[in-house]
Amino acid sequence: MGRIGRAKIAIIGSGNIGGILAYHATSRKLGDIVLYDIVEGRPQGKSIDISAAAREDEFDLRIVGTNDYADLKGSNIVVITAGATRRPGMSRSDLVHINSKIMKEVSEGIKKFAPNSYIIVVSNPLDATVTLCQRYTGFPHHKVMGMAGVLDSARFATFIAWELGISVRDINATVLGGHGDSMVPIVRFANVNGIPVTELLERKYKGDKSHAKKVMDQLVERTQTAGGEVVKLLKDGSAFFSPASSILTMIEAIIQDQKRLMSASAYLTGQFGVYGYYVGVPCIIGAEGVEQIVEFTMNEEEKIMFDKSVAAVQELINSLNDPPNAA
Ligand code: TXD
Repeated sequence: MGRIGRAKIAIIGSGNIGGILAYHATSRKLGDIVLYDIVEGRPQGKSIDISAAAREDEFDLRIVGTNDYADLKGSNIVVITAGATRRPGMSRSDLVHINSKIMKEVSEGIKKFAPNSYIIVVSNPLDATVTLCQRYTGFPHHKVMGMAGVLDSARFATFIAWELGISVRDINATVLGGHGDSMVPIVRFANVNGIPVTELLERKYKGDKSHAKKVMDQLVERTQTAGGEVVKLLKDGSAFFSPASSILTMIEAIIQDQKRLMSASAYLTGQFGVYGYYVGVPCIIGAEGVEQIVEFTMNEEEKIMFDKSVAAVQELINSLNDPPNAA
């Protein structure tokens, strides 16, 4: 009888996000972990540290730290968190030249040693890095996706929860478009177990619709700039706890074939009027990766915002000096 295997998850980039992700992936018992980094010692040190949490956290998984892509062999899922982070005053796009070079090297390593894997790209600027990763690996589009929408939607939900004084777990919020300051929180869809947030705000402000709208506009703006808000406070890096949690949501959806609907950067072939670009859209994520892109009719305001956000992604990708040919 064949051996019953368990999932193998490779994490490229063992910095803030990579380390927390490896820890939570093991404590949630998702699979064996390979932590890779270009810096010698960092992945090895973190893997020993996480391994020593296993007894108290009650998991029996293997965590390997490495500087060798050969250790990726047999990985089912590869998460790319390698690269530079923003400093105060920088936009995500400012990272494009440094992180696009890293993406080439990383993609070649994955292609060589984990040719059958599913890839979740995290490094910024997200929609550009995921585009490059797919082009450099040549993997099918549904197997290469970007994590940003889960996090942006979680941030929107968090700010709504704080405003309403309600548990964030009961809040549904959706953010689409590119992962930049022009991302598109869909106000019309924000609800608390089905009750529209706009209505709850109007009730909270005793029917003062214009004040309620002003408050919602502020929640939207805070969502759009939430990454920068954290960068400004930390000064030497960007958010890492919540990105790691959002990546875990995507990994679990793939490993457990959950077919959950979530925002992810996926390759569009005409959906929402976009051809040949990766942008954040509602996706069904399951064992086949991005199994379906779920379209809906945007209203005029949403469409204008979405098109503007897509244009920013297109401009960035078209500005790359040496983009490999589109597959
Ligand atoms: O929503 C999202 N997608 C994001 C993305 C939310 C927050 C942060 N996001 C981006 O993730 C951020 O802008 C960065 O581009 C990545 C990683 O963020 P993290 O906070 O983990 O950065 P660190 O702590 O600086 O870690 C990066 C690691 C570090 O250990 C480097 O040595 C390593 O990447 N690195 C490399 N690894 C492998 N190969 C190469 N070439 C390489 N270069 C750097």
